[in-house]
This record gives sequence, C-alpha cells and structure tokens, in this order.
Amino acid sequence: MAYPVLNEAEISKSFESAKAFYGEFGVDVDSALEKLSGLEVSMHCWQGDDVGGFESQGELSGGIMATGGFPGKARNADELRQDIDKAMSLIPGPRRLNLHAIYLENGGKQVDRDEVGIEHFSNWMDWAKANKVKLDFNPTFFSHPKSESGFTLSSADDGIRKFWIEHGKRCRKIALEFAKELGGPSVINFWVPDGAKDLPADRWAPRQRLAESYDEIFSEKIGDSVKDAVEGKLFGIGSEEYVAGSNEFYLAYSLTRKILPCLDMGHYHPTETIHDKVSAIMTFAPEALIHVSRPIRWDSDHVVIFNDDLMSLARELVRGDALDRVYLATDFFDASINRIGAWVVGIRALKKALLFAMLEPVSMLKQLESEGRGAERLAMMEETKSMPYGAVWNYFCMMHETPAGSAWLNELRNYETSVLNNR
Ligand code: RNT
Ligand code: ZN
Repeated sequence: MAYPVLNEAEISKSFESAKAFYGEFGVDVDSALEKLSGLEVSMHCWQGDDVGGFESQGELSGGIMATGGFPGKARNADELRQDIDKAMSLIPGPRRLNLHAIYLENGGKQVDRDEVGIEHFSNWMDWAKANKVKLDFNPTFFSHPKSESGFTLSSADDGIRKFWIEHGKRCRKIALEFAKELGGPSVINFWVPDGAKDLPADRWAPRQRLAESYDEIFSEKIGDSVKDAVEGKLFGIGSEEYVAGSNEFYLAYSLTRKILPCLDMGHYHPTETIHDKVSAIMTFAPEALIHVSRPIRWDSDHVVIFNDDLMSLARELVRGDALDRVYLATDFFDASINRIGAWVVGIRALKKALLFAMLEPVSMLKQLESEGRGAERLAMMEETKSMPYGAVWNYFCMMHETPAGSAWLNELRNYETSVLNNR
C-alpha cells in the first residue's frame, strides 16, 4: 500500500484558499509560518533505543520504563544517528537534539559518570556540525549501581552524593562545549529519581541535601549560554510515596536560584494538565523548559499526539506570546512501535499544534472576551477546530522539503524494510 503524495500545485492551491479564509478572521498566515519556521523543538535521543544508552548493558532504572519489543532498535551510536537522521528528514523545521550522558561513546573502555567529558561526545559533535543540529544535554542519574539505593544527589551517603555532584558539574561543562561549538544556548536538564516507595520517617533531610547538592553543582558560573533546568515529578515506579524533587521543591528552587523550572506533561496527578500552570509560573519565571509527553493513567511517556492537552498547551504559549521564553523538548519512549515513527508522529504533532494555535484568531477572541460576549467567544473557539489548518501544515512541510500529509509513511515503511529489518 502506498500513501498518497500531494503534488506542489495541489498543496499551493489549498494553501492559498486557506490563507484567504484565515485572513477574514484577521489571522496573518505568513507570519505564523515564519514564526513556526524559526521554532526549535529539541528531539530526545532516547526514543531511539528505549533509554538504553551506550555506557553498559545494564538495565534501565530510576522508576521509568519503556515497554515493548519492536524489532530494529539502534544497537550503537552510529545506528542511532542513522535513525535520528531519518526521523529528522521527515520533520519540518530546524534541528535540535537532546542527549543524555549515557549516550557517550567510550571506545570500549568503561568511563564512569564522574569521568565523563566532552571527548566522549566528539562523534556526536562532528555529526551535529555536519548536519546543522544543535545539542542539549542531560546528566544521567539513573541506570547505575550508585543510584540503586533510590537516592543520588539527596543521598545520606557523602561518597554517593559527591559522586553525583561531580557528574552534574562535568555535564554542565559538556553542555557549555555544545553551546560554544554549535551555537548556544544549550539547555541542560537535571532530573534525579530520588525518592521512597513507602512512608519515609524523614521527608526533610533528603530535600535539604538535594538543595545543597544542586547549589554546589550550580556554584560554578559558566555564563548564559548554558540554561540550567530542574525537573520535578509526582512519583516514579518504586518512589510512589515520596519524591525528594517534587514539583513544589523545584518550583521554589528554580525561582530562588534563577534557573529554569522544567514542566513535564506527565509529572502531575493523572487529571492535572500543565496548560494552566504556564501563565502562573511564568509570571515569575522568565524562562522555562517543557517536556512534551503524554501520560495515560500514569507517567507512561506515550508518544505525543495532537490531542486536547497538546492544543491547550500550544494555545497558552501562543496567546501569552511566550514562545520565546520556553524551550520545548520531547520526552516519550515507546518500544512497541517503529521507533522512528514514534519520533516523527510526536514531533510533527507538536509542531502542528503550535501552528494550529498560531492560526487562532487571538485578537478576535480577546476582543469578544472584553466585550463580555461569552457565547461568541466559545463558538469561535469551537470554529477554530474545523478551520483549514491542515492545508497550511502541508504547505509548511513543503516549504521545508519534508513530505506533506501522510506521505512520510511511505519513507517510514521503506526504512523499516531496508534498514531496521536487517539489524
Ligand atoms: C523522568 C523524566 C526525565 C526522563 C529523561 C530520560 O520521569 O521525565 O525527563 O524521562 O531524563
Ligand atoms: Zn521529562
């Protein structure tokens, strides 16, 4: 079966009529396309190999989990880069990749977390330069014997804490090199799994130690090109009752230390969404990092789709003119489907949601609101859902020389047959 490939004339024709349609509501389609063309989404490398990395053959730990066994998973950094290239070729717009420390290349010699340096990422750097990709970074505080107790930066054991502090410091230097060599800024996100399965007698001391460890990591002033972010969460597998780095902890920490809070869409109570938090937090936080994910019943990290949560988030960012103040990074891992397909579905959905939000007649809605015309405001919000944003999206894909509509699925199939099935 082949998916339909739209030709340029068809795409342009539908685009022109959509543009005229939006124009009647005062929406400037060209400026939306220009804004979206400059917008970077940091694609997470870890969808490609189920958060495995290349440090060792060890199991994924830290209370996160990738389920499924779809064939053809990348087995080394070259295969992962090949898969990333493929995915990026199917996603319109500028390229940015989010690496984790466990994706180092150690040349067969064990390099521990307190020994990582930019030299272990030289292949990534060369690849990034050659492909015009910018890089973000994450220290890895999980999948390691020294995180097995469930505590890293908040551990009561001085040796363990020191080990992880050293890891954090080294990772910031790696991010600094990425920023210098590839053009900054480079975002570095700190997430630790620290927490307890059941009722701790002391909730205070680990948090005190966590704050102190971070203060030490961030005490080194390395300039504006590295954006430090901290990510909180509600619970993890094995840390159901207590997470030292809870959302409240990091909100307070990031605001007082003037670093970025990271809001992951899957890190709140199951019915709690993040779109209302953005304006609340960003009234005080100049910048924020957002982990774009999709929780189902728990922090399940499903592939992002064009659903209400994503649209609500996109609308908030656009309506609040906050896109210049947030860094968008995807964070999901599904091992049960073609992994390249997972990346592309998720990131195209995010970009499409942002375009959808940019095409909303915001001034009109705000005007109706100020006039107290509630039914019309609600009706117009409903109308946006059937406006011809798909035609504008297809045009955007064409502008960036990526397949429009479902045509990218033909390439996904070919890649599966010719590359993945031979691994
Ligand atoms: C875990 C956090 C974190 C990780 C990545 C791999 O719950 O969301 O961002 O998913 O660091
Ligand atoms: Zn996350």
